[in-house]
Amino acid sequence: MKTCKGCGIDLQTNDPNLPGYVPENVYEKAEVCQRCFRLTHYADYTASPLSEEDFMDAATKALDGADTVFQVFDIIDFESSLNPTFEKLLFRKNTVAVVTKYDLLPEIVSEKDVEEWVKKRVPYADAVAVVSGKKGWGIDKLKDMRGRVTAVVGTTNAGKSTLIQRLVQGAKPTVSPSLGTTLGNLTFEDEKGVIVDTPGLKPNGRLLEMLCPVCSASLVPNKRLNSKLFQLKPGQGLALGNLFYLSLKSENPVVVMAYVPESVSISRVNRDRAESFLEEAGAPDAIPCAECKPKIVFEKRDLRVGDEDLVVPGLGWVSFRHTPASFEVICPKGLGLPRRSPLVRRGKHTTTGKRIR
Ligand SMILES: Nc1nc2c(ncn2[C@@H]2O[C@H](COP(=O)(O)OP(=O)(O)O)[C@@H](O)[C@H]2O)c(=O)[nH]1
Ligand SMILES: [Mg+2]
Ligand SMILES: [Zn+2]
Ligand SMILES: [Zn+2]
Repeated sequence: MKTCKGCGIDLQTNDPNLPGYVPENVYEKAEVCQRCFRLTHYADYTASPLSEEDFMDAATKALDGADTVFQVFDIIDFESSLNPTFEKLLFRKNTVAVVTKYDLLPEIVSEKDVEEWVKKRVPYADAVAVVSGKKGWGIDKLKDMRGRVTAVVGTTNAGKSTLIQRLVQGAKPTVSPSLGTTLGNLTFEDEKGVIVDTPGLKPNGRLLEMLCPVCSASLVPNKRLNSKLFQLKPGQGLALGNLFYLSLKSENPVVVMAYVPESVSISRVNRDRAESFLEEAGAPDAIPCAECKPKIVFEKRDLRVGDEDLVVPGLGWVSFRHTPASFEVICPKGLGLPRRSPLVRRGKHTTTGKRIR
């Protein structure tokens, strides 16, 4: 039995609709399955066939025999990368919190800022490494943190396979913005030791899981997050794409800074127009697309927030000043809206690179 070198699934020639398929005439020569080939060459995004249990089983297996764990955190969706159940299994392992996609943060946030912020959030980690798999930043230092056997774990799409391409020369696990690209554990070896790529873990309450593969892939950013600063008065609000809306209910004006991927618009929309705005068909490449739209059910929530970040997992986050204040939110049902201490610190808010305070 051959295994796909891109995603780790067993290759088969029987059913084109099942994972691991390769046409019979290319089986002998094939290194990767048809799905990996299409993901890589045609950006042909498909949903992952793995269940939540499959993901967890693979991650647990990878921990067996590993002396070191690289737990990968996507810095632009940090909360989705937290997993208290899985965390317990890391006890007794040398655990490095690898914070990746640092290249997407506003330039004003230093590596040190990120490191300190992360240390408080994952006190169980033995070390924190701030890197960019895409740019290759911080990789040499990370190489020195490898153990004899290192398991690379973390949420789907966090950037695990991208890191492995950097860590092991010649390793080419398939990378794509599609959720659940890696389907089985993949082992790589060099003079430093063994490193195991895993499919990852599926988070709850993330927007990416609620959308079609094309919409969810288009929310994965390629460049630094866009940010926009607003002052909101009562009844005024802002929308992120056509998926999230927030309006001020309390009396005193507040300052709001939104951070989003390049594919997501930030719009000023008054409360009386909010429902129609979220319903708007929008441009042909709008998110959600016509296929996703009917599947998304919106709900209203009342929130009281302080000077903190309100995370909209998959869309970015909004950061508040001059609070506490009360807001009404309209968002997809089931979306998690975690709060946290601000990632971009006070006095570092900028638009067009200008400090405002
Ligand atoms: N900007 C940026 N994108 C990244 C980085 N690492 C991964 N990505 C992108 O994130 C998506 C998921 O990456 P992948 O390595 O397949 O994630 P995995 O599911 O954890 O293995 C792909 O679109 C990558 O190009 C990074 O450091 N910076
Ligand atoms: Mg992967
Ligand atoms: Zn494959
Ligand atoms: Zn869609």
